[in-house]
Amino acid sequence: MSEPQSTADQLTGAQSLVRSLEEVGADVVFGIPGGAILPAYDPLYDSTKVRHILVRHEQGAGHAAEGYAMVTGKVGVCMATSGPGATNLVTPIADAHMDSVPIVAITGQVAGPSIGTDAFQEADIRGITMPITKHSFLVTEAADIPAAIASAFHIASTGRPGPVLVDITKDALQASAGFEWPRTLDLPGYRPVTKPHTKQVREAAKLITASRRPVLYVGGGVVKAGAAKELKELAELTGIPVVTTLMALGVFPDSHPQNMGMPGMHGTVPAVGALQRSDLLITLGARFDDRVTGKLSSFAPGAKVIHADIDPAEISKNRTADVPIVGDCKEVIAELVTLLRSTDTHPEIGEWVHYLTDLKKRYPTGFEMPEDGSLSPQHVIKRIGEMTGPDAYYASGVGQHQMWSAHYLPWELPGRWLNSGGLGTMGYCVPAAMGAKVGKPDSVVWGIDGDGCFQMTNQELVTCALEGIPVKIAVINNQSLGMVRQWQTLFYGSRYSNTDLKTNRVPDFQKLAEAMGCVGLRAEDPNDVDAVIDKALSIDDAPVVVEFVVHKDAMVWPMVAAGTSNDEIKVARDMAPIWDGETL
Ligand SMILES: Cc1ncc(C[n+]2csc(CCOP(=O)(O)OP(=O)(O)O)c2C)c(N)n1
Repeated sequence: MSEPQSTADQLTGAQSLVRSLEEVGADVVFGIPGGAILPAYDPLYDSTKVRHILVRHEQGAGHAAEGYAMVTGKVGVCMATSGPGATNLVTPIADAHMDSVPIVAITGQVAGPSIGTDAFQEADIRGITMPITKHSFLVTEAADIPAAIASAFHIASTGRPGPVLVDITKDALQASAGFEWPRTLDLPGYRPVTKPHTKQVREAAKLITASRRPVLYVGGGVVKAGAAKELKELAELTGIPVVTTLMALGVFPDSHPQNMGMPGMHGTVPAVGALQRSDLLITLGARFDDRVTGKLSSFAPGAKVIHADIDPAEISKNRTADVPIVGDCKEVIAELVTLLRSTDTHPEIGEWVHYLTDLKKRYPTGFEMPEDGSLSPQHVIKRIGEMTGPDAYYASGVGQHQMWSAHYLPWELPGRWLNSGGLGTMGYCVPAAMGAKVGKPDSVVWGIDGDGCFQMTNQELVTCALEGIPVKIAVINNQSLGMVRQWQTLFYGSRYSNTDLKTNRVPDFQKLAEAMGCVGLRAEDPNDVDAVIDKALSIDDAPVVVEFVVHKDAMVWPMVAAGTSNDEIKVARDMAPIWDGETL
């Protein structure tokens, strides 16, 4: 935040909103105007510091703000009018809440005296979003706008990041007041703890040195903390195997011999095996999500737990921690490294590492090419990653293509992976990719989307075309709601109730792309895959949509069926791994 300043200038609430956004350094706002927020759009038109990107749907604005925040580390901003504009933001706000993404949503509200009268386009957005925001403000006085904006940005970006809503009444935007930038923020009770308690870190170090089967269970919090370097130091100092959750892919390189892969419902055998057979989980910025633990009562039954998280509410929420540590993961890990370096005792884990390395060799994640000559979705995604490289940013939708992206893209660098892990929001991909490209205009940004997800928010490609945001979207077209179809295959006797999208007939994705001002490409022969990716990579002056028509029946493996124990993991249909070497 820049130097506090106060001026006697009389500004309208709308002017002071725009000035406040400039003060906090918000350079991009994604939004759509409407009656209640209209006063704010007038001074925004004159701002030379804040670029407004006119989206096609408010959900797009919210996910774009998320994508922008994820790649820049700044707070993403979205703006909407009252009523339906605001309620269209509910999904991305919930999404940002689940995945700890710092965004500020600014909404117009009907005039103060009309609140509670069921006025035209009135919705109690503050009430609606209260449980899915870190905090929410209703501002009814022009003079209160600067403090609300300053506080919102501070709350969104500090501690555990998350969404904050600022709902401003139309009369507050229209009224005048002196512009007063707050010198200090008045946030009673809000004091995120970043520095861990040394006593607890000492306890953790003691448990680590005494363990025989420890695992570093690493979650998205380590990405948010920017602690990839510290994690590598800790892992290499101790030799402890690492598992990186869906949200943490890339924070520890996939190619590193100590990386056992992703745990959970579609996790790798060595990662799931490592957690299940561990005697100590060193949990860093992860939250024991049910997609990781499977049936909680049978999860990692023999393990003690060290749990470090910036949010005290996470600790012992799902699994009791033996050593709870509240703090920023970067500081926690750095302190652990210092402590462990100063002792001569190192955990004896040779046998354990050997066991897991062997599992890794015996159960690599793989796939087979379809026999009928059609495209393999896994192959397509793998080639996109190989031909583009680990430095690009990759967003995905939700479904099979998301899990294949998790398995087959090159996760070597932190912060390159954008997906909806907590809420599992179909429609996240296109707008999130758009926001990422705005944040990192010089990087390649791919969206890997499903034909179902794509049909939810593809209209933001119009925004991309008009605003000069050349993202690349791969539509993995398996003609169905693939992930749901997979469950129907496995658990509903292959009765495909309402999962056939008929995308072999309508829409024509190539024409749709062209109609939206993008380049449309298509591949249905395995021999065309590389050429089409090459072509997409060569275009940087327009958004590109590549449709890959893939085999309908490809499945995501490994899999732990919902509600069952991780011990029941299957590597293919009716095929369980053989857990050799059980002498551990
Ligand atoms: C908004 C929303 N509605 C419904 C779902 C439930 N759902 C999860 S995955 C999925 C299928 C996704 O299909 P598609 O985008 O074609 O991807 P695929 O699984 O085929 O790769 C559905 C319907 C969801 N996650 N989000």
